[in-house]
Amino acid sequence: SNQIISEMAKHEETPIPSFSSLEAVYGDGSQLEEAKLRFDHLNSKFLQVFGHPPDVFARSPGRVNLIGEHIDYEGYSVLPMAIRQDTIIAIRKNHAQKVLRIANVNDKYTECTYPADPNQAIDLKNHKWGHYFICGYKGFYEFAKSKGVDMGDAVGLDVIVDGTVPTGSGLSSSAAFVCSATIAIMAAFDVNFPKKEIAQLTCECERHIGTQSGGMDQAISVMAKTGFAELIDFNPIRATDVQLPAGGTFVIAHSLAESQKAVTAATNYNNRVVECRLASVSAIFTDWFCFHIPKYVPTLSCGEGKQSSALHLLLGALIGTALQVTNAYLLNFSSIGGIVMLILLILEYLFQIVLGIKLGMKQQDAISNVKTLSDVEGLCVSFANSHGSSDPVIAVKELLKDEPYTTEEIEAITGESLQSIFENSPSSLDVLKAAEHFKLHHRAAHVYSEAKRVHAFKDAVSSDLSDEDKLKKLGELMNESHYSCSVLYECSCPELEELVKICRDNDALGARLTGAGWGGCAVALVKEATVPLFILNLKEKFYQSRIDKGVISKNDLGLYVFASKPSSGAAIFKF
Ligand code: NG1
Ligand code: MG
Repeated sequence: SNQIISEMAKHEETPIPSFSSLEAVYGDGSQLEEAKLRFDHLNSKFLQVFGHPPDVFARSPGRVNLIGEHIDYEGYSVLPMAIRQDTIIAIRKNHAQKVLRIANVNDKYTECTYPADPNQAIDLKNHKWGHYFICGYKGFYEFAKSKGVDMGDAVGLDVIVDGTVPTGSGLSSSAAFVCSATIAIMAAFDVNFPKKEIAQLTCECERHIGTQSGGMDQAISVMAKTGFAELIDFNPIRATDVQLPAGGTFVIAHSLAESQKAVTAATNYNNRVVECRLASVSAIFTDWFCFHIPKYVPTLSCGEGKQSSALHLLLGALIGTALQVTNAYLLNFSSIGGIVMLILLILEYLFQIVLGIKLGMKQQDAISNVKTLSDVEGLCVSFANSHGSSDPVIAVKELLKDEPYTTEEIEAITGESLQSIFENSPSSLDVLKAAEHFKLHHRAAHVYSEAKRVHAFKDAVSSDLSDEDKLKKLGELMNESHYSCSVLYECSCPELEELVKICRDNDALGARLTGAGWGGCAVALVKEATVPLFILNLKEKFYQSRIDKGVISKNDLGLYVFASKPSSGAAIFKF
């Protein structure tokens, strides 16, 4: 039938599935064989390192984002799919030792030990791979406590990790690790929760590492389903299955530029999060907003000197009261009329003082209530509904000036110092320290247009178009998304530009960077029948020169360029 978006059970409400065999997750083909080897190896390595077999295993996959880049943290829906590469964790409670011992099957990652203390601070200045496990550990304890689970005294944990998601590649190795860690710990304590709660929890977990993660990666890693991409909504988290049109395949190709997000956060990822926040607070203090939505920013506080007008009003009222009292006294203080007039004036000014305080508070409220560009759109939409006005999102883009803003300019608009807006967020303060200026207009323009493209993508998938026309449309949207990421959001890099161009020159229907960018992978939509030729062309035109220069070895090519089908989400294994 033409039913493309399937109306399956709301899987975000169900707990993480638990299996006693690998087939349910890894199918029955070559992937199963590979998985068997990995689980066997994990088991024997566990025995060898810790002297016991593990209690339980958890796995969580990486993902490729098809469209909707850098908008999850602004509250907008995104459309990723899980890939087959995943992180598997073997775990066992260790009552004898109060430490967390975290080993890896890959010798490149040396064993990390941490105290078995859920309140420990993560040493962000000294980045270690094991920190991602501690993110899950801290987050899970906090969450379990809030759920009334009796966690007893902290116990030690023995852990071995096996990850196949390439790191720093925009395929979310970090979320695969954080999610599998959190779920493994959860399984070791023999509890389980609805997927949407785990998606929310793991998103918050990953913020312990210092990136202001939006939640897409954890949500898809936890909620993915074999054969479907997912439209992920936030607040609350929800996943809707999206069946991709037949005849198309997504090919993932690494630009070979590694993006070290945990290290470059202040100038890249977190910088954009902060810019979006500044774009939304600045937008609500533009004249358009003040004029149209006085509920949030009072009309009185607009126009000339709007930033401090609440304060001015207050001062004015105080001075006015004093003047009037003097006036009344000098004029006619002894007559009844004079006294009545005096009382009325005092009442009036008292009223203004109260009003002034209230207005001042509203201004503060506006800053603390409007956190994201989708909050701003929400205000616009509710205004447009009651007033039938033109597209306010366009107004926001028009009202934010094209040129970059300086700190001083933004402070003049909002009447609030940036330091105080971000006082509770150390990683944002790092951004302020590193930034020279803020490109509010460009960032907002990207976010609003990208959010629309996600819905256009989903609409095309479920439209009456032929599969071929659908694929064409999806490809166009991917190309537009890349342009916006590259030019407006500036999260591309020369290697990604070169790779995306080669993809398009070799008949991709569309190609774009995927994930945070600044390196990592591109994803291309390719006609299924031409995939082998397409990959061959990429090898020749992008990778060969890098093989010749020794950047990668020819044997590893399969790790850097591969076709991917939508794979399944997180799971627990007890054998
Ligand atoms: P990567 O860097 O690809 O794992 C990051 C964020 C996402 C999302 C994308 C950009 C984390 C864990 N992930 O993904 O939430 O904002 O960038 O769309 O920070
Ligand atoms: Mg990541």
